[in-house]
Amino acid sequence: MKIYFAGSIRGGRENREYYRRIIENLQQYGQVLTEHIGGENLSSTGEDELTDEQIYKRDLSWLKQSDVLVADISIPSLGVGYEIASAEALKKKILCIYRKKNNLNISAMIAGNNNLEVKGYIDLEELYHYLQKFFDVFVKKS
Ligand code: 6IA
Repeated sequence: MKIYFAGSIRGGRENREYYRRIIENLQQYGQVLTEHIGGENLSSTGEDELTDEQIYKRDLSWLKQSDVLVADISIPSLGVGYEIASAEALKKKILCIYRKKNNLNISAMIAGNNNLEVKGYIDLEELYHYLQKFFDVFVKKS
C-alpha cells in the first residue's frame, strides 16, 4: 500500500507537528511517499535543493504511484487542493481530514464532492481510530 500524504507547505507550516504524527501513524498501513511533509527542516520555503519544477514533477509521479491520498486540509493550501483534484482525475481513493477548530470553513469544492471522504477530527486519538477503520475497509475492498 502506497500512501501520499498532503499537507500545507507554502500555505503555512503551523500544523507541521500534527503532520509528523499523522504520517507516523499512517506508516503502519503502508509506505508514506511524502514523509518530508511533517519534516522539521521543511519550512514554508520548502526544500531548497530542488527547483519548483523538480518538486512538481516528483510529487505528481508519487501521486500516480500511490493507492490513496490522505490530505490534511486544516490549512487552506493551493498545492493540497491541486493534489486533491489531480488524485481525483487519476481515480485514486481520497481521504480529506481536518482539525475541527477556529470555525474552519471547508470549501464547497471539497465538502460538496461525493468522490471524497471528508472527516473532521478533534484530537489525534479520534483521527487514529478513524484511520484504522478507513484502512480496514479500504484494504478489504481493494
Ligand atoms: O501550496 P503548498 O506549498 O501549501 O502545497 C503543499 C503541497 O504541495 C504538499 O502536499 C506537497 O505534496 C506539495 N509541495 C508543495 N511544495 C513542496 C515542496 N517544497 N516540497 C515537497 N512538496 C511540496 C516547496 C518548494 C520550495 C523550494 C519552496
